[in-house]
Amino acid sequence: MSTSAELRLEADAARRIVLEAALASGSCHIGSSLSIVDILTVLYQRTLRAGEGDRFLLSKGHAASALYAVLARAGVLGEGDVIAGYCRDGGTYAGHPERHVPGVELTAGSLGHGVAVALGRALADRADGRDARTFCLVGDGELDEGSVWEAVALAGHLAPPGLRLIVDANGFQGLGRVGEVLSLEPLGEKFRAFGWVVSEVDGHSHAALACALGAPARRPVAIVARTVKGHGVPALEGEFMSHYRSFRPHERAILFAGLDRIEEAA
Ligand SMILES: Cc1ncc(C[n+]2csc(CCOP(=O)(O)OP(=O)(O)O)c2C)c(N)n1
Ligand SMILES: [Mg+2]
Repeated sequence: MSTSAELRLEADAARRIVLEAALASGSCHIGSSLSIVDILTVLYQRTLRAGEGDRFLLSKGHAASALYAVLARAGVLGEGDVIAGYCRDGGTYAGHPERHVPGVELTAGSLGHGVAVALGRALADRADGRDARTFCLVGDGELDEGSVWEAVALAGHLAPPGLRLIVDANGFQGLGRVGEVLSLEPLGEKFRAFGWVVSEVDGHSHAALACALGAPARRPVAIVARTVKGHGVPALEGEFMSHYRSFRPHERAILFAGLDRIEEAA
């Protein structure tokens, strides 16, 4: 099987876990998780070199189900456990990630903290002579937090070579379009002005993501990934309500319509 076909199957399998977990728990944030499944699939299946200390920090913690899903596909968590234990009273996998869970590097949920933590990890690697990379993913609405830009400025100045920031630029935040609430475009130029190397990619193209995430660099890199919130579920794609809408078991067909069509066509 070709590499691209493998990644496509992996991403679809992870999307199914996200949807099953959302359905089982009746929880929201489905669109936020679906916009990063392709990014995390490429990261975990192709980019991260666990043996060399590479790590991933999910700063937009409300998309925890995507992280659990790719960790399950990578064999770190159990798929059935994730579906049964996500965002439930007494469940093992909270709606926002917690560090005691295997594979979870950052307790998150309060937006705006991941970049500073990632910067600290990257600086520690440099100080200790480790060649590890620290990947951190933030939402485009999360960029409204001032703490993100404090860390971005300091990172550009101190320039640890292993820092990689991925912006999930899906164009929506909790209560509106990013461009209407607070436009920070052109994002690439802003990161460049702070001394970062920048690449902009289609956040659903596995080939483009593999190239951007794996590119060698000797200073911090910002990867602006243009994505669709709710990707893979037509009822959610680009919809404002993809943030808060939740589904009940009798709505299963709506949630799975896009994925089932992809499978029939393959
Ligand atoms: C400090 C803080 N303020 C508000 C929230 C509530 N909140 C959760 S998700 C969200 C929207 C985030 O938008 P974005 O970063 O674009 O993520 P997306 O859902 O689009 O992936 C908000 C405001 C929060 N989690 N933390
Ligand atoms: Mg967003």
